[in-house]
Amino acid sequence: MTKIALVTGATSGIGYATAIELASKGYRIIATGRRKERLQELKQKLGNSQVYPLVFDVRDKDAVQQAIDSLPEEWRAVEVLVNNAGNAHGLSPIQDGSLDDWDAMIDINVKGLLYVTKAVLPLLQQAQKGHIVNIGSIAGQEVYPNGNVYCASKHAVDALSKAMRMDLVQQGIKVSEVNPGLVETEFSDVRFKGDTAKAATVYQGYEPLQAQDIAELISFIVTRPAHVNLAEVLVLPTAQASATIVNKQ
Ligand code: NDP
Ligand code: 8X3
Repeated sequence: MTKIALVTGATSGIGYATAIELASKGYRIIATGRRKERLQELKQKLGNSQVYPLVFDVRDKDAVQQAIDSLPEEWRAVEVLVNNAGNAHGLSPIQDGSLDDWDAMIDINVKGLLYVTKAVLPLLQQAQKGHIVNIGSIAGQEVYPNGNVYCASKHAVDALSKAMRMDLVQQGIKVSEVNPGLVETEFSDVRFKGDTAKAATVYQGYEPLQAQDIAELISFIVTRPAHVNLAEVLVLPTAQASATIVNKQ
């Protein structure tokens, strides 16, 4: 039977590319995000039987649970959960940070990941095997100037990934964490609140990773044999040596 993967944040960037890549490997995809029209486009692109769109905001725990509860029987045997939805909001010294930005990053990147995991876990347990792939970041391994709360949120993803692996090992559920460096997506547009010129400078002067690079890595991770778990992967552009050291020409 075709395996089912639920990918959060499938409306753009890493999540969108992952949905397409996993579909190409034969997975049926439950694709989630807030932008309904983009999920519909994905469904049109991949085919009605291949994609089940679920529109919800990961910050709303009731909406998350209702969305998962609403899945029809033929879409409930989820084997792979890719916890990808997330963003940075702002890039300011702590003394200038916006409380709304802080709330957004903690509510989406940390609490949202928890709400989705809590709602989907019974489905993974029902399938009696499962794989959770959390998208962390190099920002969860290091802290960089002005990254404060985003880095804290991704450090939390790192801690939760390790903790989930411990708590779920007895149930045979794999937990992997993918920690990318700089990937050219809508990430910086969101961080800089639609200032696309400023966002573009983040990816200039070197060759950044593309969403497809991360999608292929996620696909590799979830297609390993049953006894193999790639627990943590740090993946960087060749030009990047650390969160702050990038060889820009
Ligand atoms: P994008 O901005 O391109 O994609 C972010 C995705 O998250 C969108 O699909 C968006 O969907 C979804 N999302 C954001 N907020 C919410 C919300 N409240 N409820 C539901 N879905 C939400 O960025 P990326 O693809 O780059 O980011 C994906 C993940 O990768 C994030 O966790 C990010 O932290 C991480 N990452 C990114 C790196 C990079 O350099 N780009 C590097 C390391 C990690 P919608 O707006 O439709 O709701
Ligand atoms: C995204 C990469 O370096 O902007 O997590 O934090 S970085």
